[in-house]
Amino acid sequence: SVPNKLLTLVLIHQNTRLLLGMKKRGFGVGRWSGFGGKVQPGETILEAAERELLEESCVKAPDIKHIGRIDFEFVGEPQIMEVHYFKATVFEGEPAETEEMRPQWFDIDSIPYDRMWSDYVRWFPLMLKGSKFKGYFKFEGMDKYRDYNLEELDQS
Ligand code: 6U4
Ligand code: NA
Ligand code: NA
Repeated sequence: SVPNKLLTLVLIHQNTRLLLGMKKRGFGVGRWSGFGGKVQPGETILEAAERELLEESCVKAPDIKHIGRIDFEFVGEPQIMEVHYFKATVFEGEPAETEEMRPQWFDIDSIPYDRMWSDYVRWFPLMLKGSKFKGYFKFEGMDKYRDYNLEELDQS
């Protein structure tokens, strides 16, 4: 069997606001998302999360915490995408646009779910209330998932 593809995703959440980035190229282009990417050989998942956050948003987050994991299957593709989620409440530097992402603050009452991956509406509320989570989604194409499960773990 094929080893999972390891990916990271970082959310910066401060009280009633949340930083998202508009993906400008590649996988997920045109969607608002957290900041992240592929874990590279020789780095830990946490190191990858910190590196991708800096590369894509220009900020550093000293209190980054692992909050979840979701495995994504795409029908017809043998490789599972294993995404590790992290949350930070403080950051250093100023969010700035990069080649890959355009950052923007959103009020937590106006998250643009209609312009995000369709699984976001499921796990985002858990992230916002401070829970940890573990899940699985089976996508058919880029827009719809066929099956999923999502488990809320302890408060983080
Ligand atoms: P390049 O373009 O090689 O620099 P890289 O930044 O390493 O790529 P990228 O952008 O392909 O990786 O990573 C995809 C990002 O999108 C990861 O952070 C995971 C995230 N992602 C993709 N689909 C997702 C989904 N359905 N739900 C989710 N995160 C998703 O929560
Ligand atoms: Na990325
Ligand atoms: Na990247």
